[in-house]
Amino acid sequence: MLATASTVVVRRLPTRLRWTTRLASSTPPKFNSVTKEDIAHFSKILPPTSILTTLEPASASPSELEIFNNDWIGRFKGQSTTVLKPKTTEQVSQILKWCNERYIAVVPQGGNTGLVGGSVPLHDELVLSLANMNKVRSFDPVAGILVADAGCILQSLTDYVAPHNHIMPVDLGAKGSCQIGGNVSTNAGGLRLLRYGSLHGTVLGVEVVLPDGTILDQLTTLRKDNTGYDLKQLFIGAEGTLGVVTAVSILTPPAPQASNNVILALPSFNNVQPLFRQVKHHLSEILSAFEFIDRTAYDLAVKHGQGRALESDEVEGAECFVLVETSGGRREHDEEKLSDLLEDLLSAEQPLINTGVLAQNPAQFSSLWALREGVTEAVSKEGKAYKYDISIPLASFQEVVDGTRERLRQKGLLHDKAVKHVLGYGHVGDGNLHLNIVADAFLPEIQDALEPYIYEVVQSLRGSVSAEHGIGAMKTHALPYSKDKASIDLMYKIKKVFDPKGIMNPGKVLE
Ligand code: FAD
Ligand code: 2HG
Ligand code: ZN
Repeated sequence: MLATASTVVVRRLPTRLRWTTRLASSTPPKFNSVTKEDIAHFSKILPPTSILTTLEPASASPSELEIFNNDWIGRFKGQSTTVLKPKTTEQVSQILKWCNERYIAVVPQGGNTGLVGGSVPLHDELVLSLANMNKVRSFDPVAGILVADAGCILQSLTDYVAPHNHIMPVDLGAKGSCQIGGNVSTNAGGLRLLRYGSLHGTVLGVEVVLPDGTILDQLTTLRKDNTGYDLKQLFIGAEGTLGVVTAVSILTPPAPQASNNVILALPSFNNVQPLFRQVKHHLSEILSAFEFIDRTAYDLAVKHGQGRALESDEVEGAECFVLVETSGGRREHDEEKLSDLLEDLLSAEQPLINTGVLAQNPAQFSSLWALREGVTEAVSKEGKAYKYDISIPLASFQEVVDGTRERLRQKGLLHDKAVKHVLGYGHVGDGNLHLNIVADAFLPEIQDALEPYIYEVVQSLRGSVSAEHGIGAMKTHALPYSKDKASIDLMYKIKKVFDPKGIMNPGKVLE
């Protein structure tokens, strides 16, 4: 455990471990740029409306390609000339086969909401957008198993299963734009993981096109299947480096009959852990989320109009906030449990919370969630964000946030013209802290102050440098802080098996 915020104990990674494991990548393959001849070939596979290219005769302007070339946080920018939008798995197969033969690098792109620079080209790779593959293939209302094209937007799938009284097992702030194929490819965690577990458990099957055009049909709808190696798991979280996911089979849980939420204002971060214990004890099986935002995150969300601001007396003296959600089978029963919890919390001799605001209706329920889900949006409105998505012991959350802030202060970087805010929020129930550093601009001196410092802290806590957002292009150099050499070597070998020419999303996950 860390001593104090400013005296974080770190164990330096031996140099030997740092930049090893380039096994397969010491001579990066030379990729070809897309040419007019390639476009002529793609025109035999796709209708003209599915080909966006700035190559003459252009079908799109450079500005039309901007959204495909720029990542969500405005940190990575590619120069792709061509975006293809296939509608069928067969088309994806023919495109990849051609690209593989021609040594053209390919970036699969879903909703482009990824936060680690994985979804955009780094040079002029071809962008393969899944946006036109957006049909539900089947839904079994008895088993609750949904089979959908990879390009289906998460929110549209939520809307699709809702009339059948089911919900998606994954939910996140980007649900209006992200796609199920992108969710699976990043192994997105999100707001429901505490209750429904990770996609490694809820995804039952995938259909994937391999770089040589082979269609790998692993799209089963079986709950149990122990026939050898579970290959689909490799594609969950592969970030487009092994193949293109074209369809997903996923288990959707029954919709809870009743959902409630409450936001709790805490005088000190130290109370979060005992509060979590007490909340689990009281709510047991109906607890479905336990989300944390610190005061800076709360203030930014309110400043940028995300969700419902609490009354001033409700936030007075609050160092942080916790959003608790319950999802259960009987409204009266759940409400009673939640009220008992609040009563106990508030009547304690030394209360863990200052106050709690209980949503009274669906609008208030959504508004409390918007406050939590809206932090990322608020941060992006406030400035440029350095994002660290780490798994560390809950007890260290605040020390890591404070320690980072203190380090930036000591380096003279904590002022209006450099770093404006250091904030922490995230999924306490999953041990996942989102540490965001908001600056006026991305500056090398800020980057140098943050890295490898943060990764060394994470390593000293035996944590993970990426809890849920992935590695993308942003964290390839940081892998050795969480994975040993033997594991990374194996990852390179696996990559070689699936993608011997290395055309799939080069420069992502592995260097
Ligand atoms: P993209 O961003 O397009 O792609 C992400 C990666 O997957 C890239 O490497 C891409 O090449 C690859 N990929 C995409 N589609 C395919 C495919 N069909 N086949 C193969 N590879 C593919 N993430 C969380 O885990 N939890 C959160 O709570 C969360 N909240 C967010 C809130 C906001 C406001 C934003 C902007 C992002 C959030 N994210 C969160 C990150 C992001 O939304 C998720 O990683 C999401 O799963 C990405 O889906 P996407 O369709 O946008 O994928
Ligand atoms: C969340 O939990 C997302 O809100 C985004 O994972 C976190 O923007 C971030 O750092
Ligand atoms: Zn998150």
